[in-house]
Amino acid sequence: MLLESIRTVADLRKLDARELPLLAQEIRDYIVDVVSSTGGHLASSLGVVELTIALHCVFKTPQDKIIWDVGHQSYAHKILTGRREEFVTLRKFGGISGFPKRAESPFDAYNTGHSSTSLSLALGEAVGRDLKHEKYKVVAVIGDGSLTGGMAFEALNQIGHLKNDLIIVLNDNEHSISKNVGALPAYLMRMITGSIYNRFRKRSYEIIRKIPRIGNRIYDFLYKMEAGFKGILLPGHLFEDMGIRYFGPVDGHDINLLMDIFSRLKSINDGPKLLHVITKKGKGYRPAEINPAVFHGIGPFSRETGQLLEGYRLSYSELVGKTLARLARKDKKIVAITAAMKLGTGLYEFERKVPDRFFDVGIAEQHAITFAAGLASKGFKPFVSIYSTFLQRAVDQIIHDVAIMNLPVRMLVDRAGIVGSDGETHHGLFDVSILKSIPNLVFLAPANGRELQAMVEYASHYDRGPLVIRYPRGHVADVSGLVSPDFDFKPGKVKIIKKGKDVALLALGDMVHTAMLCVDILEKRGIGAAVVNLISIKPLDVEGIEREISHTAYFVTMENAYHIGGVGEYIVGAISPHLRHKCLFNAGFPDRFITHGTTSQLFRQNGLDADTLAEKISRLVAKKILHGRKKKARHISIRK
Ligand SMILES: Cc1ncc(C[n+]2csc(CCOP(=O)(O)OP(=O)(O)O)c2C)c(N)n1
Repeated sequence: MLLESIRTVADLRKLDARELPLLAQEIRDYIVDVVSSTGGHLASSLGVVELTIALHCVFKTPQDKIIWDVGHQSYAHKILTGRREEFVTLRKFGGISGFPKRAESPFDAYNTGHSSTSLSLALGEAVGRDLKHEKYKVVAVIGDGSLTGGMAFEALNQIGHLKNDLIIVLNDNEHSISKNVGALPAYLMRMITGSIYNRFRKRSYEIIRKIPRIGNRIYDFLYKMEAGFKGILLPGHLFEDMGIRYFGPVDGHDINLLMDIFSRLKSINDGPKLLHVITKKGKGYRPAEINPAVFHGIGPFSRETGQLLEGYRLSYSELVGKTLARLARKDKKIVAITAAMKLGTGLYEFERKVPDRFFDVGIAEQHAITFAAGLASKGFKPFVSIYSTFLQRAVDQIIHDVAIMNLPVRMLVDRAGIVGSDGETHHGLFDVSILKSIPNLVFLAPANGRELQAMVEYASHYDRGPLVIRYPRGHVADVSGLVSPDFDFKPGKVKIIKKGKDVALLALGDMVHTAMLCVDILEKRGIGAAVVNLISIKPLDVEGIEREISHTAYFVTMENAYHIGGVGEYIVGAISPHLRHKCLFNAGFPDRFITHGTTSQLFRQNGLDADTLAEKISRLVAKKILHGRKKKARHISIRK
């Protein structure tokens, strides 16, 4: 096995060029082996194995910087840069991250996870390098999907203007998660399929390759000729027109060709250059090649069949997709919008059933929200479904383009709360603190599938302003009875689930389930607990909450979000001052970035599982009771 001899890139660089395709095969096998048991971003990583080898062979990493956009395709990079053995711990609690992470390796130039940041990072790095008169290369690797994100265009604009030396590798596999959509991908496709141009390009590269040490002058001549032809044959040559020298398209699975081109690009020391590389998503593993969208991010699966190991269970996202599709068939004003996440958000069913009112805007969360604002002002009922973590991108659009005008945009905040093995870049822990301070919003959180369905129905009729529903990643437990929700629900009204006299557990969303588990533990310890399903973050049912906590000695709040700025703090600030002392604590995630692992490991690690919460509650209640008794005794002895 070649791979066993590779501890780090120095070993890689010792290999003979003829051995590299075999190494690529071994890396692929290893990635499929590990990801079939850990789950992860398989198809994207399989597509860039040759590209990764060529980059690390030619560039002197880690002095030269490789910046992976999103970073989900960095598995071969991790394996080749000293993490071959740890790779089996991928995405596991305490193991290596599924994304580049500086703390993990000096080869990981930046922490990434969200899309379209690589070009800005690369430009910042290159400008910093040049200001300090340092000498090394900066390479950004960005996918065709990530290039649809607004930030990438903003960076290209400045890259073309500043003209610092940097290399952009455009990894074009025609896919974002699903098939890439929009005008830019269509433009890239035209470049790849322009046949006269392709014939010319192939010939020119053949010529270059036949000359072992081509002089820069010949190369420049060919380059200029190529650029000239491209200008004639490809109308509106986007990158060249922006001041970025364009090379390609080339086969991204031909390691020797890639190494040859990278060596030449490396020797051009001025200006930004873009190499357009064509790869196959899922390359080398048949099920992923056939179905790259499903194998984009996948749970543990059988290597032999490609089938998921966990049987099918309805997710919250799919429930939303099904409910919306059903409503939209009757209500012609309902429109669904996704930012490149139709599978993850469950909207594929909507697309199938109502294709003319389904919009995939690309990786463009900001645009998605403002696009929805325009539709809402035309009297449509836009539902934008975005993961909580990616909605962070669109906060100003929610404030400026939706809330100030009070436009009825419905925002479905998927993956709200802890998400598990994708880790700190992907947890949805900020939405409560950010969104609840925006005026005009109605902000809801269902405790189960039935409530979620009722809220989506409610949102389809609610047209007085923007409305947000946050729900977690995961499966719906209460599948029965979902088609006709009987949940009597009003925004701004809490729901009392259980009465109890000692402590009220005021729980938000999926934490209602945790609260119910706490009740059982507390009752075994002689503590009677009430459970209140908060339902609505905004409007907050201050009256209902005050009524409930006035019947109990203490209360605790529980949320799957950051504690700072969370609903717990909001409640304590909103209730009458004489009730505030009853608050034992506000349970939420502490003030630090939360690592990767299973959701149950992460809840436990942060003291938010039922056992730890019940333990803390009973300890505090016992302490307070004891303290109360002591005070009473002191009072009696003073009177005596
Ligand atoms: C801001 C943001 N929105 C959505 C995502 C989810 N996401 C991860 S990878 C990906 C597709 C990226 O496509 P591309 O850059 O072409 O890479 P590929 O997976 O095809 O190699 C998306 C939408 C994200 N990471 N960041």
